[in-house]
Amino acid sequence: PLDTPTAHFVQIHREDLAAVQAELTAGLKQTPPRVAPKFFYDALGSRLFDAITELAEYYPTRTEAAIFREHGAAMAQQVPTGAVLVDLGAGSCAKAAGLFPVLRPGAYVAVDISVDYLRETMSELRQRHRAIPMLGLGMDFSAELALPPAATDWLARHDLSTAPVCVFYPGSSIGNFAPAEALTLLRQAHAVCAAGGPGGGILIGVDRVKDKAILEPAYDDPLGVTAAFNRNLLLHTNALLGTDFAPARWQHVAFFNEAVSRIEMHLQSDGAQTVRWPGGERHFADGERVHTENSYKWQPADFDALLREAGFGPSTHWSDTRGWFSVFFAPA
Ligand code: AVJ
Repeated sequence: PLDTPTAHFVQIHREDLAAVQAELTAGLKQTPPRVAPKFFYDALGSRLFDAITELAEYYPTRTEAAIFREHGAAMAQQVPTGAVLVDLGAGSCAKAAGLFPVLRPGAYVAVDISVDYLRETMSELRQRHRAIPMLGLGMDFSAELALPPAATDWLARHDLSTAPVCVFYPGSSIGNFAPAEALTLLRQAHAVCAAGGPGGGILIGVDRVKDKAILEPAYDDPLGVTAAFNRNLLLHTNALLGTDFAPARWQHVAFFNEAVSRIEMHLQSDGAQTVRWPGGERHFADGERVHTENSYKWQPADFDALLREAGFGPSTHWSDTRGWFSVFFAPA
């Protein structure tokens, strides 16, 4: 459904509350129980994530921003002017907006699961960049990424059907996917790029393997902002499913699992407790954990190989001097 006559904002799948509830229920009943990280991002969760990016310990956002500042011009040489910039997990849209002056996109398509937050941030962004046609897509692309017909129609109406498409996926959000799922998502991203004119590709931020003395504090900060972000997932679940999770009874746990190269976040039950929801319940033993997030860390050579396997051409990447983070561009 289009919610304005000009169709600048398209909301997809939101009415599918039953499917969301089924997904949450299945995860809660699993052993070990899990809730997918996309459920972090209600309006409060999106703001808590923005607060995380301000923490001294959370280096990815700041490091990536420095790479964009330092190498933005070089990146712009790979991305043609006038391309359609498709921003996955746009959130505050701040990263893409910062690149508008160097990338000079012909249109901006922001995709995010946090529909209300995206709607707000985009209405502001439109005021500041009136010359760039903008479309907001409120959708969950974690299961499948494809531009919906409403988006391709919108591009056609703006004479952009044959413009190159640049998929922008910053912040190392790809880290939420295990390698096999990341490959699937990147193949879909490749198809989105390949549907546009020649010259498109993917611009993607990737967090790198490093010492856990750096990694772990980034996901377990002394102010407890990440803990609040993690616990807020329980409040979001309460709102969606009608569970009676009491956030104070769950402890934030985050550690680097070196064997599989990922940060894991969990919520650990403080005491034995039963969580109930309409039509179901689950008992949790003292110390039992709900797995809420994986954040995979990559070696650049392995990530380049992944991009190739997904159908992209040879990649270029730019990094900070410490080698903590890299931004890759790979042509479609
Ligand atoms: C948005 C998935 C990139 O993994 O670093 C931050 C999310 N979780 N702190 C990350 C997150 C805890 C973040 N990504």
